[in-house]
Amino acid sequence: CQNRKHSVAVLGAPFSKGQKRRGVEHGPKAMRDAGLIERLSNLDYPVHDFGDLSFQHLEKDEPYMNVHFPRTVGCANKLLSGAVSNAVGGGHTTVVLGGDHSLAIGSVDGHARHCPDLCLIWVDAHADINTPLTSPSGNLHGQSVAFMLKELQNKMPELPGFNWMKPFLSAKDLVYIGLRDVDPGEHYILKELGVQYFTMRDIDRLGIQRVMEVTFDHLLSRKQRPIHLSFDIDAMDPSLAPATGTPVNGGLTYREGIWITEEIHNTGLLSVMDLVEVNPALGASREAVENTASMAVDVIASSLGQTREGSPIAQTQTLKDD
Ligand code: EXY
Ligand code: MN
Ligand code: MN
Ligand code: MN
Repeated sequence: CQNRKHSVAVLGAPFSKGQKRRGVEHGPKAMRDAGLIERLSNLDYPVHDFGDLSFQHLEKDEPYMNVHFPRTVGCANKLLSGAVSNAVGGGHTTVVLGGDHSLAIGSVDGHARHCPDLCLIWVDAHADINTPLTSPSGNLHGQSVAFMLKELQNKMPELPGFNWMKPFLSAKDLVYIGLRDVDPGEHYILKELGVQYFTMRDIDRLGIQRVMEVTFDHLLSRKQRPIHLSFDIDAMDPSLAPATGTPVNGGLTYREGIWITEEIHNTGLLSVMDLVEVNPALGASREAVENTASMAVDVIASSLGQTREGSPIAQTQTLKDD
């Protein structure tokens, strides 16, 4: 798992069975239509678009306890884990386009196969750390982190579709940013495991700059290690990203969102990122959908090095020729 990457891989994961609303499977197309690949091509490394994965449709997938589509979600994540592992192994900084947030299970798992010492930054309105027993909805996109954590191993029932994976992450290697809708069971788990998290209230109090300093201090002060950024578009304020399944008022401003991603880029340690929960079927208008997709593209481009002060590289030649 080398740190210096010279190219970017884009993987579409048009997957929606981690929740019950239709449309989030069209997220990858919405981000591509918003000019994602062109924007990344303007940065200074080659971009390989590997297209969209095709996930199996399982005819019979009865709920297990209260969990919906366990085999479909498990099977899709197994496929995604392999694809992410290959992309990281190929030396690419990898971008996974969702799809709903249950796909982080496979994305982080595949990343961890190559980089077992990775750390995880989860930017979201939600903690997505319910277990099948605490989940109020039975939706797996609200449970992704619980599948990863070693500390929760004996709290997790054996779910059909998930026997290919084992928990691989310690609670101390995880930081949340942007929380504002946390279920009682999730709050208990966060406190019990001593997870480092920053709610929107913490951001109001400390400012986003300090929040990022403490985040990196927590994750990177002992050693430099690869970063997995799992960015749920619902972390952003719904005025900026309305086309998403579970919007919550009082989210990140545009500048807070971009500050987070610029700072992550500046570490030089970003290895894989997910951009999830863009749902083009849920915008109230075409403009709402386009704004959401464009916000997502800005988050990705900024994570990969697009700056607000511009870059000298594109201009230099023209100026020299004058
Ligand atoms: N906490 C709620 C649940 O577990 O059902 C809502 C989860 C929404 C998850 C979104 C994707 O971040
Ligand atoms: Mn459809
Ligand atoms: Mn989420
Ligand atoms: Mn969320």
